[in-house]
Amino acid sequence: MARRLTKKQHERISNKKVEQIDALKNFDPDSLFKGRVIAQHGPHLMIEDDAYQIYQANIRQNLETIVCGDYVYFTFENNLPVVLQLIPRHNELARVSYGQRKKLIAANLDQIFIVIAPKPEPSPSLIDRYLIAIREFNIPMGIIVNKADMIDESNDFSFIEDYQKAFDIKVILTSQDHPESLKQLHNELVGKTSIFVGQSGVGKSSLTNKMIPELSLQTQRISATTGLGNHTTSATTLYHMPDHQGSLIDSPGVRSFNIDHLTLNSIQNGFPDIMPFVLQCKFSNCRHLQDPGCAVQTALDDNLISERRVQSFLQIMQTAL
Ligand SMILES: Nc1nc2c(ncn2[C@@H]2O[C@H](COP(=O)(O)OP(=O)(O)O)[C@@H](O)[C@H]2O)c(=O)[nH]1
Ligand SMILES: [Mg+2]
Ligand SMILES: [Zn+2]
Repeated sequence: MARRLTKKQHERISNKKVEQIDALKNFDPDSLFKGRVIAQHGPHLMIEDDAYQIYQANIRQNLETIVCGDYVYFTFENNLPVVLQLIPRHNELARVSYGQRKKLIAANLDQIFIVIAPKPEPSPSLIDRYLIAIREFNIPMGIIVNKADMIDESNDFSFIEDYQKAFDIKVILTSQDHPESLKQLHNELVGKTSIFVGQSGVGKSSLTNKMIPELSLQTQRISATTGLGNHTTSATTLYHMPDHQGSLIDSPGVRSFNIDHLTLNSIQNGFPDIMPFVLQCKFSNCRHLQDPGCAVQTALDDNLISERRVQSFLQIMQTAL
């Protein structure tokens, strides 16, 4: 299974500078390879080298949790790939549950797109919570408004403007049968590792399939490497766009992205539109309702901030830890 690298691949990889990592200093750089984790299966990691060769690798004991999207160094022991070291992450996405350890979903993401659609009807307060979490993890984000073909005058998407004002966020309108819109989305994904989040039924899978027409082929390739049959659909997996133009991570974990329990600080960071006014209120314990000297109320009266966002802020603040 550990097919030998062609000479050319080997040169390309070994010529790469191995970052100075203590744990690896006793290894011959020629025997070290850099890979990216594309999935995790029980005790094994599916990793891909620079030449897109896939391996099922064991993990050296005592390594921290390694997830889809991570970069690692691996070597071959008895011709079997073994992951030796996690390369420090740029960022990570995790599920945070109160009283539990955070559960990592994926790492090294260039962007997250929140997908919404006219049906199922969007929940702005859910989006507010997503945004708090995404800002907490410091990952660039955008909004995809999918099923554009179904939008009519009964749909009110004006709440999106609040986000555009507050976050300088990218908004992309897409529809399955509008190739031009899919091309635009495709362009946003080129050269990046992206993830789609959002309510069930908004069209995440449909969009992923449009971006990666050979998705099932890639799933089959991974299954063939594990020899475990087709159970990859249940695992967080990194897929490649055609010609490796970009990567999309599909994750069931994201579907139950738990963001119920947030700290005061992370909530405040999620409301950059409201916070400057909160800080100007006359009393530090201002409830921002009818309180004297409330700068939030004044900003509302002056139409400087969105009433819906203020309501959402107050509501989420009540749940703060
Ligand atoms: N009208 C319309 N329906 C769409 C569009 N994209 C997806 N759908 C439909 O929405 C439903 C849910 O899509 P799916 O991709 O499974 O959503 P997911 O749960 O977010 O992965 C399916 O019946 C799709 O055919 C679109 O652009 N327009
Ligand atoms: Mg789906
Ligand atoms: Zn106030």
